[in-house]
Formats: sequence, structure tokens, C-alpha cells
Amino acid sequence: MMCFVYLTMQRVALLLILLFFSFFLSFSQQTVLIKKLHQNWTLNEKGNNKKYLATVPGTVHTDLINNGVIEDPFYRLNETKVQWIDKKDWVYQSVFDISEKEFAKHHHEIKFEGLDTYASVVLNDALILKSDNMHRTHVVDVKPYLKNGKNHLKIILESPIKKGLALYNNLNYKIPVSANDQAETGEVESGKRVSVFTRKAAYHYGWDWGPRLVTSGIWRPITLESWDDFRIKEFDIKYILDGPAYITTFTEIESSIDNVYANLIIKLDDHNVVNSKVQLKKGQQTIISNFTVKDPKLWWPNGMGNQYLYNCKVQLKQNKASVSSSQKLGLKTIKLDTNDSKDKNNFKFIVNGVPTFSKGVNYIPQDVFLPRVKNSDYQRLLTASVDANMNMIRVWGGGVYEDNRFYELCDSLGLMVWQDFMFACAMYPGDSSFLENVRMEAVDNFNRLKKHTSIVLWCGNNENLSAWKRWGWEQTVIEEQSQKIADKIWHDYDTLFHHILPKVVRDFSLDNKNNYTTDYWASSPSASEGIPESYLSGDTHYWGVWWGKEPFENFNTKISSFMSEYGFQSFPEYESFKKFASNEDQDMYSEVMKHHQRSSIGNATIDEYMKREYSTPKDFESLLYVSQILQADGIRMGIESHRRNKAKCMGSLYWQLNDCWPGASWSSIDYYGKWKALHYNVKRAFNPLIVTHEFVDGNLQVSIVSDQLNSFEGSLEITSRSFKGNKSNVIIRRKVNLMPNEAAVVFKINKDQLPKDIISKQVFYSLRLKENKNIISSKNIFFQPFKEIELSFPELKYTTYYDEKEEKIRVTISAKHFAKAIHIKSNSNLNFSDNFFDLTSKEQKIVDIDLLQGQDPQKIINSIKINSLWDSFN
Ligand code: BMA
Repeated sequence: MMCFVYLTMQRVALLLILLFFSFFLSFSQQTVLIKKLHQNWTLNEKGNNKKYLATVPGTVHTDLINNGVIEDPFYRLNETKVQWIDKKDWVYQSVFDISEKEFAKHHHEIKFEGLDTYASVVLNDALILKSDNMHRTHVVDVKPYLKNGKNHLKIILESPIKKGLALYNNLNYKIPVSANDQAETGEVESGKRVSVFTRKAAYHYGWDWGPRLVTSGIWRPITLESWDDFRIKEFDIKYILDGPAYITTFTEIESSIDNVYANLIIKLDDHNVVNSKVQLKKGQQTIISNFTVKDPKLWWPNGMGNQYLYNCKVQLKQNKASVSSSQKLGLKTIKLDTNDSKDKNNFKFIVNGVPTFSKGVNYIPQDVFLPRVKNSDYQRLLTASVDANMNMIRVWGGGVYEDNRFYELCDSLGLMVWQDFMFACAMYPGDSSFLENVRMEAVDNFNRLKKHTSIVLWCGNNENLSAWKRWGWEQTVIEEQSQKIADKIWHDYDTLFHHILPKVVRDFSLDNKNNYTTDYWASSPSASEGIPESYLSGDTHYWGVWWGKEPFENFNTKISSFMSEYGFQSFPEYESFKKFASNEDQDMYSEVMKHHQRSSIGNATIDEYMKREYSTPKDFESLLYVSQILQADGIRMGIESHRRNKAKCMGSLYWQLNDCWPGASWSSIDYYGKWKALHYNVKRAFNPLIVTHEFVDGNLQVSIVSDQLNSFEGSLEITSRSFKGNKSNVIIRRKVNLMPNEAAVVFKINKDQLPKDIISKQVFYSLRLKENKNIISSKNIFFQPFKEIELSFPELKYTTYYDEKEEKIRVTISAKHFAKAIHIKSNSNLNFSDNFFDLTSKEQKIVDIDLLQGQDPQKIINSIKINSLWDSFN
């Protein structure tokens, strides 16, 4: 009986709770409905009735792959077989249902976040939008066209090549465009480079690290937004940090009811900070609210502190209806300091008052077929960047304004974003419709991205100024066309990059005291607005190594205030090679390997540098591996030199983080996600504290560099070791101190005291920087190129162990004799905690890989193979 009463009481309580919630829900309804229109799409070539199932968001190319019409364009030479696609027009169609309840809403808008590119959008037989810019977002009021029940949506995409050709042929002068536009590969009429006429990712037309695959498609989401009486259209936050944070919010309300009171509530991390009554007016109105955070938690770049992000939410309630919007808010001050002192650093970012050395990389889109990039790809790549101790990433101007997901991760990981506008290595048209199109693109993207704490700079273009003023384009136009045409092209450049784009950045980045909060830099590289790069001011792209065939050692002397590009190529590893090529392609100069190399001087340049340092690798797999060691050691030299010279140089962004297809390139992570040897070296070289060296006039100088905000006390050990066996001889062991953020030479050895002749081939120096007993940075110094050095068979030994609890495979490695660049391979796409490291005879190294769910540890363990440089020649 007792039991029955108890149960009944429980039920009553449950009922009461349910009643309470249903009451609450009915009085607090979300009035905005958002529906993705991604279902039931078909694709056909215009004029051909054969329809294929299509994926939205997607591209024509990937739909044709999925329907078995074309083969994977990344495999071997397949890219050449699909060049016809960009000369055709394509039609996407879908039918979507609208229920009576949805239809009853008072307002309906469709948002097109990305149409690639010349699109005509037809809804139920009405043309509702024509668009010609892949980078723009369009919102269309569809209330007059929407039907209760079935709705037909059709998007016709015209060939970007045909459109581009029409614009090209219409112009009475020629616009210079770099050879990255691979018009010949695309069999475009007379090799005409039409890319600059179309507001579409430039790299789709080809680049020196990517194929030519000019896509069409619905590349970003399409959503239908339906609402009743009012909604929050925009929620914008501005602040001034001056001890406390003085925050102002701008809530843009759109209402179809008039003279009605509503409650506006703003919450910061769940605390109510504003609670006010607002009178809704028909049309649009912006409610400005102010509040103060007395003791704000700041946002810091990776390595300098936490990335605190407040959660700021606005809610508007009126009677039963409630709408809301929220935003993450990081509080920081940022300033690009470009003071004009020529003898000191004059290009540096000051974050929260602290001059900050920018350690990072240039980023290109992760795939030619952009909608294929998954959340996990963003996560993997950006996490790899902070794992390698970076704090900055440059979104390069020949790709796209990235997805929100990209910037959200940069916000939470502490990666400052240098954001280019999408212009690269070309001059551009200057007619009014082109300029207005670009202006709107800038407005769309600036406003979409301004809420992201991570963005620290907007830059007008990549290398357009260099091309015009330094690569000789201006002169060629004067000679081949006329001075008048050269003046016109420069005038258009000036209009776009010195007036239109900076005005957008200024207009939309004013704080509540009318100060600009976002910096604009007209071109990378440049000394200042309209003035080409110089090593005395501004940022530079140093390509003497690679394009100029200069020795890697030149990194030690070619130093500017900010090195925003420099790099060297390598091949992807053998496991990756096997994914895009076949056995018969195992030659650096095979058709397939040449095809997957798009730099005009590519494989021969890798070859030339390799011969300077190494003997000929014994086979193709070794060649791929040695190319990575070559790249890794070369770029490490660059990074360390920039950091050693931090009194002069405050930024080092190497070219490039990632790939958009598989092939030879400057990347440190290959298309399949494998870290090349370079990425491990970047991690070492960007460590907050490093020990580093250089030879100055033959004398050895050892330095330590700190990016720490507190001083450092530790010890330095330099030991001479033999390649064979374990003979060693301590050269120095001493205490070292560094002030915060300092770089200093701590030890010098005169060239007369360094190993010479035969000895220099038998010994190396090992540098160790220790804090307490822990090694925090180490480096080996070799006195001869490896082709001269007498390496011994290292007799590597390893054991493996699977840690079930931590889901890690642990590999313990040791060597009998010195081993250079030990590479642990497995046939999984996972990366090891360390790789491509040197091991001396007495050391033991433990590395591990974190398994993903469902991965069979035994399979991976069985596939593990270990080799080192020695194996490439023996
Ligand atoms: C830089 C970039 C890219 C190019 C790279 C390698 O200058 O801006 O245009 O891919 O060089 O050549």
C-alpha cells in the first residue's frame, strides 16, 4: 500500500513538472524557423536531360565522381580528362516541402551562403537571384514566391570559362595575370588567362602547388528562414579595454509589429548584464546597450596565456514569443605597429600591450573541392598548428574567405589570423560593376568575420604590388601596350587596394569611441602602401632560397621586420604517394610525378639542392624521404634565424601549411594529413625556448631565444660526439639566463677550434638547453654535408606496447650508433608524438600515437617500420 502511494506521488510530481514545462514552452516560443534546403537535389548538364543525384553543398566535379561519370581527378593524370567540365553550364534542381505551419509564418527568406559562381536562381518559375561572385552571401525575400506544399528550386550555373572569355574579349587592353592560371592545361581559347574577371577562388584555375579544376556548384549552405512578428537580424559587440572592459552591444531588430513593448535581456556567461524594455517599431531598429566588465579575463594568443571567450547572449521576449542570438566574445587589444624607424623592427603586432613575435604559417584551402572539407579536417589542421607552437596563420589571398568553423577554432586555440582579401598574383579589372561587386564581397566577409577575436589583420592582396613594381609587369605593359594602359591598370589597383578595401575595414571596425579596431595592410609583401617590399620596413616574402637557388644559409642574413613568406618544397611520403599514383610512377621525372608538381622549376630544384647535401638516394621511397629531411632542415634554419634576430624581426610565417591535392609542394602537412619531417622541425623551432646556432665567418655562435613573458634560468651543454659508438666530450656546460622575450648569443667558438678535415666527418656537436634536469631544446650541428659524413649502420631497435587505458601505442627506440632523422612509419593516417628525430647511441626515445575509436592497435603495430637517413644510401 505504502509503495502504491509513493508511486502515485511520484507520478503526480512528474505530471506537474511536465505541465509546468509545457506551459512554459507555450509561453516562450522561438518564432524563427531555420530549415536547410539540402535534400533531393539533381544535377544535369544544361541542354542534356540526363539527371544525376547531387549533393548540396557540393560541386559539379564531386557529383560527377559520385555518379561514376568521371574518375578521381587527383589520381595520376586524370585531371587532364576532366577539363571539359568548366566549359559547360550546369543545372541543379530540387523540390522541398513547406508544411502549413511553416507556410503560415509571416516572413520567408532564403540565404545562399555560397554559389559558385555565375548563378541564376529560380524558385517556382520566378527568377529570384542572379549572382556572379562565389565569395558573396545573398539573402532573398521569397515570401511572394513560396508555396504551401511542394516548391521547386532551380539553380543554373553558367560556365566560368565562357563568361570569363566574354569579359576578356570585351576589354580593349590586356590585364597581366601570373602563370599560376594554367589556361593552357585547361585548353582555354589561345591560352587566355581569364581568372581575374571572375570573383572565384583563384587557385581553382591552377597554382604552383595545385591542379586546374575550375569548379561550379552550390558550395555553401542554403537555408530558409521563416519568422513571424520580429527577429534579431544582427547582434554586434564592440568594446574598449581600459582596465575594465566597456562593452556596447548593437541589437538590430526587424519587426512587422508596431508600438509594442518587449524585454531585451543580455547575458554574459549566464549572468544578466542588461534587462531593458524596448518599444518595437515596424521596420528595422538598432538597440544599443552598454555594460561594463570590471575585471575582464583577456584573450591571448597560443603560448601567452588563456584564450578566454565569454558567451554573450541577447534575448528579445514579447508575450509568448522569444528570439535570441549569441556570440563568443574574446577581449583583447591588438595593434599592428608600423612605426617608420628603419633601423629597428617596424612591423609587429602588439597584443594586450605586449610586442608579440608571430610564429606561424601560410594557409591555403584544404581541397580543390571545398565542400569536402569536414569539421574534423579543420580540427586536425589547426590543432597541428598549435601543437607546433604557432600563434599565427595567414589565410592567403588566392583561396577563399574561410568557413566560420575555421575562425571559431582559431579563436579557441589562440591562433591569430592574418586575413588576406581574395586577390593574388595578378592585376584586376577596374570597371564600376567589378569594383562594386568586390566592395560588396568585402562588406559581406568583413561583417561575417569581425566577431572573431582571432582576426588581427586584413591585407589587400598577395604579391600584386610585387608583380607590378618588381617582377617587371608595369614595364612590360608600357612596352607591349602603352603608358596610358599601364596608368589605367595602376589607377584601378590604387582604387581597389588603397581606397575601397581599407574603407570597408575602417567603416565597419569603429569602436564606440570612433577608433578603428582593425588594421589594414594593402599588400603582402610591401614596405608601405604602394611601396614595394624592402628589407628595411614592412613585410617581405623571401624566395632567394628556392626560386633564386640560394643556399639555405642565406636565411641567416636575409632578414626583414616580418618574414611573411619563405619556403622550400618536398614530396609527400611513400604511403601518401601510393594513394595518388601507381608502381610504375616511381621516378621523380615520371609523367605522374611531373604532373603532381606545378612549380615551373619544381623537381629539378629539389634535385639540385639535394645534390648539394646528399648522395643519390638508393631508391624512390628514400628519395621522397630525403626530400623531406632537406626541406625540414632548411626551413628550420630560416625559422631559427628569424627568431634569433627578434630585435629586428618580429614574425616568421613559412610557406605553406597544407595541400589542396596530393603532390610535391612547400607544405609541412600533406594532403592526407601526414606530418612531413618539416612539421616536426617547425614544432622544435617554434618552441617557446630554443637553442640555436649559426656560423658567422666560419666561427660558431650559439644562441638561445625565449618568447616567454618571464625570465629564464637554465643550463647549456655542448658536447662533441662521434657518429660511430658513443665517444663524447663535453665542450661546455654552463648556466644561462635570459630576460623575458630575449634572444642572445651565449657562446662562441672560434673557427680554429672547430673540428677540421677527417675529424669533421666523424664528429658532430650536440646542443642541449636544460631547465633543471629537463632538456627543453636540443639541436645537432654537423660540419660537413651528409654526402661527406661517415655514418655507421645505426642498428635501430624498438619495442611496441599498447596502452589500453589511454588508447595509445607506445614505441621505444634506441640506436647503437648515431641515427639521423629516424622515421617511424605505419600504414595509418595518424601522426606520432615525435618523428624524424636524431638519436645518439646512449639515448632512448619513446613516442606514441593516439588511436581513433575503432582502430585496431595490432594492425597498426604490425605495420610499423623504422628507418633513418643511413637506410637511404645503404
Ligand atoms: C608565394 C605565394 C604563392 C606561391 C608561393 C610559392 O609567393 O604567394 O603565390 O604559391 O609563393 O611559389
